[in-house]
Amino acid sequence: MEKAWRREAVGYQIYPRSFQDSNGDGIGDLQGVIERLDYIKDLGTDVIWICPMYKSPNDDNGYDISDYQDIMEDFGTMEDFDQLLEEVHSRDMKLIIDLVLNHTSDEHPWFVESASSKDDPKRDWYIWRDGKGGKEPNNWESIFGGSAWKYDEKTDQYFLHVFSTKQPDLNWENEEVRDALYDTVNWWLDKGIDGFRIDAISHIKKRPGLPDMPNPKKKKYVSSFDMHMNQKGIHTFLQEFKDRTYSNYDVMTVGEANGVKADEAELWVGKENGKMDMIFQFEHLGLWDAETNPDLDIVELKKVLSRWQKGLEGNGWNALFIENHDKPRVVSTWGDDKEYWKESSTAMAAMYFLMQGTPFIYQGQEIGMTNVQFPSIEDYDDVAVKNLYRLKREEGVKHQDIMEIIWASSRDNSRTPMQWSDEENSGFTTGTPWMKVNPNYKTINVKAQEKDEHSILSFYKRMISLKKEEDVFTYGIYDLLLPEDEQIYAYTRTGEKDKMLVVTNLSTEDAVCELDFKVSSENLLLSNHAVEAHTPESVLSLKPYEARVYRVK
Ligand code: TEU
Ligand code: CA
Repeated sequence: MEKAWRREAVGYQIYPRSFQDSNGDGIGDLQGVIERLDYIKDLGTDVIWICPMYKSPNDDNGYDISDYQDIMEDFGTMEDFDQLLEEVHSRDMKLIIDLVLNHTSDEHPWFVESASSKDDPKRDWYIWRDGKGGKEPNNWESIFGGSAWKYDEKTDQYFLHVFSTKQPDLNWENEEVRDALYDTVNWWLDKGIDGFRIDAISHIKKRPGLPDMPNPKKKKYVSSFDMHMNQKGIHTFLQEFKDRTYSNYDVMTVGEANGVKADEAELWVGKENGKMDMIFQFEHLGLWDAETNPDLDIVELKKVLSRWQKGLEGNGWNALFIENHDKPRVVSTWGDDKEYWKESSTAMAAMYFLMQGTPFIYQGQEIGMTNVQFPSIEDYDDVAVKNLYRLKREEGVKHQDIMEIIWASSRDNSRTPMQWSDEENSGFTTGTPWMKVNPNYKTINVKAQEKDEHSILSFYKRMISLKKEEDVFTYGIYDLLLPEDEQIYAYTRTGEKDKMLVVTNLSTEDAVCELDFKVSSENLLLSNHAVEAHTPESVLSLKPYEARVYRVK
């Protein structure tokens, strides 16, 4: 199959700022990534997704790009990037880069020009509007808090920013904008990169007329996803984007498609009408919320993930993930990072990783890195966290109460430096790290786990090599078992010759799994607990967070 590599790959996501510092300035960089390529290769992963490494003033850690064709100084130079690409390829791996096309930095020359005057030829490259009665043009709230509009004194108009004030949205309705973006994308394709993770792509189309959100609670600003996420007409843009850029290249394309539902998947990733290989959907992560829904609902999780598995069966492809740089650590949210740290990390891993799709691992997930609780807001970096803190303080919420929210939900939970060893600053840097290392690095680190065959890292390695050895984990049909069970997530993968069972207890209690077929311990392929030898059995007793994978036939 032509696209086989994209389907058989295992992805590893790097957040370069926090991965490995090579020169002691406390900031991860491209040479640091190069130093760690053998580690990534040894893990068994073969496609690297690197978060933005372009020139950027770093308001949102590189997701605010000021030059699409240059490298952030903190990270190195274009020569370093070229070397990285070469070194990735020489290890028989692939490199996909993060394309941020919904917005630029306000320091991008396009925006500087656009802001210079109302008559500037690039004025219409961004979304400028007059105020309404001395206020913003509408009541939309930014995803990062506050109004989605920023006032510009010089030209007495507001510009739209769905994300931070330093991330003005590009006006995709303007053909010149699209042409300019396609040029930069083609420039990277010609450089020989292997594909893209396409940032915030479901936000490029805005509701025509930019109407106010309904506001029954009379709030100052209203969450406005309904107006700028997955809007009607977006597929015209997506089709053109594909046709004009990557359609003739053998590259992997993964859209970050918040708001897309399984029943629309055909338009995004379907055989006939799909625009990209796969998408990151967020329905499953949306089930967990630090404030409103702190406990994982396993029955709901099964419903959502199975809907995607079945919805795309034979017609499209899933990107599988449970962590990224925008979400707290999964062992601290869905799992239990205290009593069952190792068990829950590995059970969550087996649960999602062996479904149909291309799995991605986020740096540190493979060693069970956890959330962090820094005492001061000064220890935090994320623009969304800073906004949240400021806005909540303005509302009169107490410091401690805000910190509780941040500890549970902040994106910085997953952005602390990678924990390589128990040396000072976890082997991430010899200098002062740009963000503090999670104090638990003395016990949770790569070095300790490399030596330990029972570690989370060793489990990941075994799981990855199992997936690579057995085609059925890539291509086999997914079928959910025990949909109503409140503790167990179990499913089979069925191919022409093989059938496999993945069974995980995702709870802190013992569980009994009753199957309508039998499995025996001689066909046990993977487990995170010692399993006593057993003859063919249809009833399995599982310890808390126990995970097993059997060959059924
Ligand atoms: O995130 C875009 C985005 O829409 C997320 O806020 C998403 O909706 C959320 O995680 C789902 O719960 C991307 C990047 O991943 C993020 O780091 C950037 O800050 C953002 O775009 C702006 O570029
Ligand atoms: Ca550095």
